Amino acid sequence: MWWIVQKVFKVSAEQNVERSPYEKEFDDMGYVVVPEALSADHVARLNDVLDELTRHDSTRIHNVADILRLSNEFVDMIDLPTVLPKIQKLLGNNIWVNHTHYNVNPPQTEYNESGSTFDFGWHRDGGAINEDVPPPAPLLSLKVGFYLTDLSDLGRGQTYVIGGSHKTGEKKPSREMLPDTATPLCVGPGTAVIYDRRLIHSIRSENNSDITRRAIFIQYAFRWLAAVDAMTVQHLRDTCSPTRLQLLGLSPSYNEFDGAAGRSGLYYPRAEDTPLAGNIPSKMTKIIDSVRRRIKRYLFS
Ligand SMILES: O=C(O)CCC(=O)C(=O)O
Repeated sequence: MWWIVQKVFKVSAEQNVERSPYEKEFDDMGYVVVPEALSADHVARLNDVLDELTRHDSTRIHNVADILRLSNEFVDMIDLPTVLPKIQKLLGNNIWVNHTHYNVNPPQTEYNESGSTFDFGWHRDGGAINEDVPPPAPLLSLKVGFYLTDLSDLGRGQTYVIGGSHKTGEKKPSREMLPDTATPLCVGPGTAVIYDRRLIHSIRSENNSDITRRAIFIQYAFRWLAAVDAMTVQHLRDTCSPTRLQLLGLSPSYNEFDGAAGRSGLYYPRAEDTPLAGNIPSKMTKIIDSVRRRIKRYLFS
């Protein structure tokens, strides 16, 4: 009997299991560090790509969006086995990549459009979401920062975070302030940091070293949340795995079954809309899915 309930409602014993340490850390702090998310080879190739892209002006800060059009090395970051399963645990399977950017910060201790003090650009991710859905607000998206530089010594342009601020809804510090509650993320090259959208963090910090700090950001959101940048990925359509098609937003579909007929699979996903959840569904999975829908409709309508 329990087996039938499990199959029909997709109830799993896992739902009651203790959260893993990284889920707990993420919930408590609003970010979690994943060391060695990228191999040393991948870090080296990404550094080469960024060197090439910023060569024309290597003395200023670069913050460039929509980067999947620029190199397949960036595309290869969207489904890393070291990171993606963690994102799935935190957000679920109905997700896509709705924003990417790279931030390259050469040595620089003054940054302010109007004065000499340093502007840390404290912010929560999501732009207008923060006005439209003010705190307490749901998570909605996560951003992963991949750091390509050795940031173990302070003063190398680390990202600063205000741990716990994803829950408190507190006000952002003024732009030039570095409050005691802010922590610099002194991570090694190849480390990923998964950020809760609502966490207050800096957009830059002082780099008084002689190295250029490089980081790449990939944002995952529910499939029904619009793209933040142009997401120029059409050229990848013919060469992608089903999982990548989902993550790149290249496989939207419309439902045919009665309750949601004509409605987008972004909002009413069927098993085949989210191959991320497993492999492309077998015929049997489709039948189980359809029976499950019918029983649910019968019970709850
Ligand atoms: O580069 C960093 O340290 C953080 C960048 C960031 O938060 C942003 O560009 O939104």
